[in-house]
Amino acid sequence: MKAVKLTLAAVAIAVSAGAMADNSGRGMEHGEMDHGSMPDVSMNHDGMGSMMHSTYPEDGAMMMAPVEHLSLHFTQPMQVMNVKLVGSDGKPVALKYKRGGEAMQEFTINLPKLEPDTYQVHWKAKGQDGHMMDGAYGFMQH
Ligand SMILES: [Cu+2]
Repeated sequence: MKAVKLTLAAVAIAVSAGAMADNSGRGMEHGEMDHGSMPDVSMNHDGMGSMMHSTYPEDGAMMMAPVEHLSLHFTQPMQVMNVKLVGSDGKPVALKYKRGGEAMQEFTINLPKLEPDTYQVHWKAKGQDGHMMDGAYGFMQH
């Protein structure tokens, strides 16, 4: 009897694990856009973890309202050297901002009207110790 119970438990675990995998796969595909391309960018936090306080939009955000600006909020003043906003076609969106200006904790860039798409923000900034940092995050404009 004991062996049968164990087998049933194993089957139950296998079934629930399968159901969970299905849900996570389906949950990413709402609307017509490919949400599958989001996670890689979100995972890439190498070297920026200690300097980046927060971003707008947030990493991995699904933005229903138009995104009119980008904000990088650092934990210490940083001199922003480069910011690139790239859509799913790999082409950068033209941005107007001042490179290599004063070190700031909060850096904001106004955006042109964004088409619905998946976007990646790549940034490079210099810390007060002269250290160059970079990072990337992603969001989706619906
Ligand atoms: Cu979305």
